[in-house]
Amino acid sequence: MAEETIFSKIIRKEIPSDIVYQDDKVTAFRDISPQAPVHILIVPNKLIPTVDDVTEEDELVLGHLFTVAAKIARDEGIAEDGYRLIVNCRKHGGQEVFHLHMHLLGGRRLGAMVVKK
Ligand code: DGP
Repeated sequence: MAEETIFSKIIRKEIPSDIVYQDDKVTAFRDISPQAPVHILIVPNKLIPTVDDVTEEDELVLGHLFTVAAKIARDEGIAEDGYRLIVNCRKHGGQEVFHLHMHLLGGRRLGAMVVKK
């Protein structure tokens, strides 16, 4: 059984966060350290630690992340100009919280896809 992260507590509303959308499959809330005018995390309610832990039975909820992302982008007024969706996986992907999540970033022109190091 994977270990819970702070996101499970946010989903259960045990700690405060700025939740913009929630249903039986996913929860979306504003990132605590926004990297763009709109920076929202969309998270499966079920704990899936990383993309590497995804199974076929997760396909419905993972597809739903995109439907919800598109809806939130429209609600936030950034759909027409466009936005970026990012899912980081483990160390090289820069994943910090091991509860799979999609970043929705927009509200300004975003930079390069990957920063050269
Ligand atoms: P990642 O690097 O892909 O694992 O992104 C994790 C994001 O989660 C990071 O942008 C900051 C955000 N974050 C971490 N802890 C909290 C929290 O307690 N509340 C909120 N709203 N966001 C958090």
